[in-house]
Order: sequence, then C-alpha cells, then structure tokens
Amino acid sequence: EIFPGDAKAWKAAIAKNAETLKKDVETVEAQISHHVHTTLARAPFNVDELTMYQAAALSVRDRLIARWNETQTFHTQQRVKRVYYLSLEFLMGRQFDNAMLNLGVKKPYNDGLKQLGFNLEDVSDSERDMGLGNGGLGRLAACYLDSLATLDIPAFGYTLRYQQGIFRQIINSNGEQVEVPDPWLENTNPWEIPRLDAAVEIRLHGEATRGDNAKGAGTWTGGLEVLAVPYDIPVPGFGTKTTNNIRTWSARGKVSFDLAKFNAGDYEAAVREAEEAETITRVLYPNEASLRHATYILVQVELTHDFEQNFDKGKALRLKQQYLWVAASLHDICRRFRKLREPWTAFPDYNAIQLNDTHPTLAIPELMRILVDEEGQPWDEAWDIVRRTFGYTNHTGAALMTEALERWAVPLIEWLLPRHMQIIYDINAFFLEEVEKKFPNDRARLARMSLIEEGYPKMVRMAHLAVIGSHRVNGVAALHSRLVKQDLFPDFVEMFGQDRFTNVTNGITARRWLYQCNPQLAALITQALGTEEWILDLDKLKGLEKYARDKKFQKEWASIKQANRDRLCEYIESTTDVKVNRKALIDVQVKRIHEYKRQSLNILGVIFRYLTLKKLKPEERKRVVPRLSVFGGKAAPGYYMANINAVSKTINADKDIREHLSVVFLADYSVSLAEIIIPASDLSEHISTAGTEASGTSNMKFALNSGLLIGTLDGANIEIAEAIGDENVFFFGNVTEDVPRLRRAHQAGEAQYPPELMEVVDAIRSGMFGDGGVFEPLLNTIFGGKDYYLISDDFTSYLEAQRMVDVAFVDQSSWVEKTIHTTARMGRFASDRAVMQYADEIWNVEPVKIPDSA
Ligand code: B1N
Repeated sequence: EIFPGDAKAWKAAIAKNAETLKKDVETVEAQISHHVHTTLARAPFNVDELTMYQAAALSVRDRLIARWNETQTFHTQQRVKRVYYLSLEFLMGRQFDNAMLNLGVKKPYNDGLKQLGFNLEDVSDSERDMGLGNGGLGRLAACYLDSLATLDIPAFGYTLRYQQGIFRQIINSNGEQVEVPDPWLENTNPWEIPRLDAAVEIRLHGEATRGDNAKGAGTWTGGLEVLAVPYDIPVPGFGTKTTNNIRTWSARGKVSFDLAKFNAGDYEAAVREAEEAETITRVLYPNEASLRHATYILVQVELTHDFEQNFDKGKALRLKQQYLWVAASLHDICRRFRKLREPWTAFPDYNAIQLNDTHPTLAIPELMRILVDEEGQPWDEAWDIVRRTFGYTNHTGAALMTEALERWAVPLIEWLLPRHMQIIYDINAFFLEEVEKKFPNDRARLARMSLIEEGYPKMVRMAHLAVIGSHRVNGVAALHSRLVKQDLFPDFVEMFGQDRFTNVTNGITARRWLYQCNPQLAALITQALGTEEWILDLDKLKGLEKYARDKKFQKEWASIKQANRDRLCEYIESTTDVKVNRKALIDVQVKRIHEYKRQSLNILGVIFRYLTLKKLKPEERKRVVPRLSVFGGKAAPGYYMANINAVSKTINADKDIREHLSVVFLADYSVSLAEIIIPASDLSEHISTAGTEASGTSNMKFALNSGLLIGTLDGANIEIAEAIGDENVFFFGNVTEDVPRLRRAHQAGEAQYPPELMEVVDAIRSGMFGDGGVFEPLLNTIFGGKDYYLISDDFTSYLEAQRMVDVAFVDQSSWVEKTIHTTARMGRFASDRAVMQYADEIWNVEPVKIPDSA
C-alpha cells in the first residue's frame, strides 16, 4: 500500500469524498453551491452568469482531477509506455461543454443549473476560448489528445502556457484587421492546475566544452537560469475513465525564488532578469511567415556577438520559447524514467515522443546532451536511443517548402545554446561520414543533406535534424506525404529507404465536431442507427446510407440544417448590420487568411456572381439560387485583407441584389465560432493552389456536418472525395503536376487571363467597390508578372464548379441525398483512426484500461 498514516482512514475518507462526485442533480447542485460560496466567496444575491460558470466549471474540474489522479497512479504503477506529443500549439477552444459530455454529466448540470435559476447555454457562453494556437496544426493537437484519452492510450501533451494566446481580431471601419491582446487568463482558468512545486531550472547562454574525444561527454555551465513552471490541464476521454494530461510551461525568473542572492545593489538588475525570463512565455507567435522573413534581416546586420542589439529580437525569443519548452519537457520525461530504474537503452520502450512539425526539434540535441553529458552514455548508444524515441510529423505545404522550412542561424544557436550547437555539429559530422560511405565522392549530395546550410550566416536546417533524429517521418495526407518524399527529402529517402517515410492522414474528433457542436444532427443519427456507438466508432455512420433516399428522413435531416442555418443567421444579424435571407445557400470559407488558401479566388468569384445578377431582370434573378457568402479568419499582422469587406459593403447595400446575394466577414474566427458556423454550412470552400495545403482539417468538419465541399485536388480533399464519392464533391482547377509549368508560363509572360476575370477587374477599377486602391495589393499578386498561386489559371473552372453547385442545389431532394451520403462516409477521417495508426506504426504503444477499482 502507498498511503502514509492509516490506510483504513484514507480509504474511508476517499469513499466519503467520492459521494461529492456522484452524478445526480442534487449532488451537482450541492457542488456548484459549494464552489459559489466557498471557493469564489459569493453570496447568492451576488451571483451572475460568469460566477455560475466558474463554480460549475470548478465542480466539473473536481471530477476530472479525481479521474486524472486514478489514471496517473495506475499508469505509474503499471510502468506503461507513454506517448509524449510535443506541440507548440494546442487550440483547445472551450472546455466546459466538452468535459461534461465526455464525463456523461451534461444532463444533471443542465437540470441543476436550471433549478438554480440559470440556463446552461448562457452560462457556457461565459467561457473564454483557450486560444493557444494559430489554426490547423494546433487544433489537430487538441483533437489527437481527445482521441488518445478516449482510446485509453497513456499520453501527455507538452506545450507553453502563453499569457496571450492568438490575438483577438477586430475589423475597423476601413474593413481592416486590428489585432488586440487575448486576455484569456483574466478571469482565472479553472481548467488548469498549477504545480508551483514542480518547477524546472533551464539554462540559457553560458559556456560549453567538448569531451576529450570526439564522442565524449561535454559540459555546459554559467549563463542565465530561468524557471519553467508547469500548469496541468486534464484531458478526459469520452465514456472512459482515462484522463490524460496537457502540461503547459510558464517561464519565471529564478531570482524571486532565491532571496539569498538578492542584495540591495542587485535589485533592479534582478527584477529585469526576471522580467526577461517571463517574456519567454508572454505571447504566442501569430504566424510563421513573418518569422521566415526575419531570418533574412540578419544577413544585412554586421555580425557581432551582441545579439540582443543586432539580432532580430522577436526571432531570438522564438528560439528561447522552443528551448525552454523542450528542455522542461525532456527534464520531466527523464525524471519519470529514472524512477523506473531501467538502463537508458530501455528509454524507447517506455517513451515515444512525437515532434509536431520541426518546432520541437531541439529535443534531439537536448536528449543527446542529457544522455552523453549528464548520464555518461556512449555517444553511439545515445544516438540509437534518440532515434528510437522520436517521430517527426511534417505539416509544410509542398509548394511553399523551400522557404517555409525552419532554419536557425548558427550564431544565434551558439549564443543561446552553445553546447547544443557543438552537439549539432557532431551529429552532422558523423552523419555526413555515413552519407560519404554510402555515396562516395558526391560533394553536391553532402551539401544538400548537411544539417548546416552554407551562407552568411550559416543556418541549421531543423527539418534535416528532425529526419535523421527520428525513426519515422510522416506527412498529413496521402498527396502531401508523397510530396514530402519527392520534393522535400528525396536524398533522405535514398539514404534511409522508403520505410522511414509514411503517411498518416489527419483526422478530427467526432466528439467535439459533431456530438457537441451539432446536437440535433447527433440525436437524429443516434435515433436512426439505434445506438450511440458511432461516437466511438465513426465508421458506423455508414448505417445512414440506407436512409439517404428516404423522404421522411431527408425532411428531418434538412430541417436540422435549417435550424443550424437560422442559428448562424441570428448570430450574423446580432454581430453585423447585415440582414440575411434565411433560405439562402450558405457558402463558407473560414480558415487562416493566407495567399495560398486563395480567399482572393473566392471574393473575385463573388464579384463575378454580383455582376451576373446585375445583368439579369428581377424575375430572372428569382430563378437563381440565393447565396450568403461567409468569410472568416485571422490574417498575419500586416497582411492586407480589407478587400473582402469592401466587396461586402457594396453588395449588401444594393437593394436589388440583397435578397439574392449577401457577403459577410465574421470577425474573430475561433474554435467556438467554428462550432456555430460549421453545422450551418451548405457549401464550404477548400480552394488552395494544388500542392500547397498539406491536409486541411476543416474540410473534414464541414463534410461530417453534412456540408458539401467545393475544392481543388489538394491535401485531404482528394481522400475525402475518394471516401464520399466524386459525385458529391465540386472539384475544379489545375492539379499539382501542372503547377510548375503554369508558373513558368507566367514568368515568361505567356499566361492567358480569362475574360471573366478581366470583367471582374474592370468592375473593380471602375470604383464599383469603392476606392480601387484597396484591391491593388491583390491585383498585383495576379498581374505583377507571376500569379504565383494561379488565380487566373483556376478562375474559369472555379466559376464553372460554382455553376454546378447552383444546378445541384435546385434539386433539393438530390442535394440532401448527397449530404447524407457525405456524412455517412466520413468515418475514416476520425482522429481515433489517425491516432491508432500512429500508435501501431510509429509509437508502438497499447491502450491501458483504467480499472473501476483503481
Ligand atoms: O497543419 C494542419 C494542416 O491541415 C494544414 O494543411 C497545414 O497548413 C497546417 C508554423 C504551422 N502547417 N504548418 C503549420 C503552424 C504554426 C507555425 O508556427 C507552421 N500549420 C500547418 C494540420 O496538419
């Protein structure tokens, strides 16, 4: 037994306490009122919805923690192998509704709150999104954590606890984006448990030495020590006891913990140092592209060792973030491993670490440093342990690759992490020896494969380090994984063989993205299938196929879509000044705003539709399917996007057209806004230039919620169409293989611009949408002699695909049939499937059921 003191007393106390976790309404009410009165110190007359949310959330948290404790205790006792998912972003959204559903307590909370005079939905609306991510990559991490817990796989997520998550987006009166800070921690966060006692010391800068032989132990001393403080977020599985953990690290100055060193003279310097440390986790980087650009600023500065002066500060801070996170996480993992008292060669039998893109690649030299310098392991054995431990997922769209791959300046790494730079050089030297052995006298190949890119300054290619330090590299959709091998790492495929590279197509959790966000549709599905099993086995949706042509079922299906549409329209009317036609086809494009995703193609298409409608007589217009175009998404700060709002302003103000076409831009797209938009969509746009969107995951969410897709042959669109049938997807545009030829044609000045596009451009230039200047940046990307993303090449086929949508929508019964088939065939895009594939093919881990008695 593991209890201190009297085990019998402990067990009785635990049993007594367990009564406070019972699921009946009375217990729930008692627990809520306990938190209102005690934890939050409020009297009943002084209770508002926010207080009620906090109290209810804290009582749900109590339930989570109880399960979390049982899970962690059992995992430790059973010495299980754990998965560690290292992701710089976890875009969790709201937790309250999700936690209640996964725990199976939504009904008593609903009833309990009602009896206490509150409405569950209004109370839920007080929760702020946990916005610790930018977009697809961060949300994927959140879906995977949900699946890992649901599948009973022991797992930890590791990330940073940013004080400011992704910025809040406001649209000003010029239609431009204004970024304002996201104060998500302002009301305190009931979902996290601070572990102030478990802080980890992290060294930065300092001096390093190499060992006395090429593979010997080195040292790293001096420099600055900062603290990483863990805050844990429990992640409950659906319908299972397993409750995994996301450990988020918060940077702190060390001085405030070390008063002895604190003499009066040093006070200000000490405070400044603490400030500097805390800056590390102050804010989430809102995009990668601006960082890439910053890489080149260094080329122009004179190189001295005073990097705080000369190096781009933002850039250095990002590297500090990456290192603090990786070092704290590995420290944690190694501490847990040491308790097992196993030899280090057994490390990969207990730990699988997944690198979510190259952001955590410093984990590779850091684990080498721990093994060789601190644990005295021989270099070659350490390298073998490292490779067996890590897996690397690449998320980079192929056509962007060369510029989008992460690289760090050697002088910057030398300045911040001198020992790691030595280790990287040594890894590189031994690696290039191997390459030379296998491909003798091939200098060009050595230069291509080297971890170091020559230049001024030299750069470390993080993707190469991630590839050689992992036993498996995967892309995130079939097409993307093929391009990763062909275009990105062909030399590494030759070196290590095909088997080192694989595909795991992304997936989404049906708990959040159907069961939670679309309760009416979920209820109809359960009723039709006679069971809720589909929530855990999404392939069961296949059973809906037999109702696809059933008129009564179609009617119920369509009326749920209408209810979801109404809800979105109410949201639009309450947050914008646009009045919308409730019968309009809702055509949505919501995702990060980025040139390669081509919101521009969509908006130019909207203008073409407008011009076409203007040419029709009123009675002819009535025969055209009415449309509501919805846009949403955050842009990188400084990226110009006001043109969407300029178009919407003109169109929505046109009384003749209003009923047939309206355009809205919804500000501040987020996970919780997605939960309103996605169930309401009839059509969604996934229209990136072929070969640029690694996968996309919102395409899966829309299809699962019975929306049809218009898209290019890119990312996961291809596999979705394979699953649900080509006849149910509106494909258009050039394919990946065409892209290089078309780009060359633009560069050679041989490209043709279609007349429909010229008509749209003429309308813009006429001032129809206000000052044409708003559109100049957009038009320059198309006509400036490159059209890199091939807007002009895909425009005609895009319009044709949109015409097909109109034709299909007119026949409502056949449209609804398509949407039923779509939902029914989406099973393979469950994150449960994706996670099982990682577990079998990359991590080699097994589910561990937490027993009831644990
Ligand atoms: O990852 C998603 C994919 O579905 C998307 O297609 C892909 O664009 C996205 C640096 C990224 N790739 N790279 C990033 C995010 C933040 C950052 O700082 C890169 N995100 C993606 C999931 O696989």
